Amino acid sequence: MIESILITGANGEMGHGLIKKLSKLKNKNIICLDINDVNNQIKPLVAASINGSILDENIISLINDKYKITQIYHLAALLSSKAEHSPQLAQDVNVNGTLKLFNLAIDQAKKNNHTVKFFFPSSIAVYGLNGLKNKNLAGKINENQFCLPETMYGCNKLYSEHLGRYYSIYYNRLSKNYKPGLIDFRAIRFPGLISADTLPTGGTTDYAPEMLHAAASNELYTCFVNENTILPFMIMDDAIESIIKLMSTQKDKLSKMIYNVGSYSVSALDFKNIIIKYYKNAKIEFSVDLKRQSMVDSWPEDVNFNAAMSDWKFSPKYNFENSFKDYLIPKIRSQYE
Ligand code: AKB
Repeated sequence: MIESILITGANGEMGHGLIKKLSKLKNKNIICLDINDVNNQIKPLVAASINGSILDENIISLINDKYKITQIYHLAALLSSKAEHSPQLAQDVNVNGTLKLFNLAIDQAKKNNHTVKFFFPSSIAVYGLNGLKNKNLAGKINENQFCLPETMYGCNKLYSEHLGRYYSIYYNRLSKNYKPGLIDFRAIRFPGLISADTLPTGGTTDYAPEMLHAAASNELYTCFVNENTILPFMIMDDAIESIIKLMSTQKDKLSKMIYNVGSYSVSALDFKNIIIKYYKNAKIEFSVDLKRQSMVDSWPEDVNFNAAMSDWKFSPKYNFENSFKDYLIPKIRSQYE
């Protein structure tokens, strides 16, 4: 049986970028799973695309029977605003769905007698800083600080990280067949992500990409967070690059299972100003949604990603200025004009 990579949530914006990148690497058979039919651009790049839910036992067991999976990129999730509206659904998809994928990884590892590498995209939403009067005084948050999420999505992500660690090391420890290391779990806590190709759905950092895409299509954008809101961001290309780097690093070089990454920390007003540089007539207003504002207020203004830089040489290619000048604007112009 040929070795395969399974990507869940393949039709999302991270899925698209990752598939484009992974399909360029040799000898990679990509199997996609998504609740929606995979985009026509992506279909030719994958060996199989399965339409369905990660919660569907029949689909998971079909994948287990039919394929030899060596790596799983488990991207399927409800993002933070959607999760806050539907906490039960978020628990089902973001936690129970992730558990199903861990169990699939364990079954595959046992069946094929190999370790399954498991990538999990986590988030700055695992942090909770609302308790602080001046959150900017907290500085750059490292992976061990403020892990007190205040959103359902953040709770789901933090718990799934713990499950990943548990399944990698302790799963089945009371059995006489106990064998640690069936799963090699690796996670990245992403900041807000901006893609030139697609818009995210259901997130709360979405105001940044939404502002840009609205300006490109000459539409009015009403930003739902305060113009002084500062959060860490990076562009999707750098995020994809970071996944590839982390997943291809030898395990003994990794001092952690879970890493922060980032590139720049800017305010919503900084986004407006840079967008207006390129789209002079952009119509961008602010009208604060207090509930969504309280979610972003609990997230750090900046993160410390020293561990990623030293363990696996993470280094974002784009800063704030050149992410617009050299990447987002040229790509978006070719799409909209
Ligand atoms: C969201 O806004 O839900 C995501 C996240 C912070 O992980 N971008």
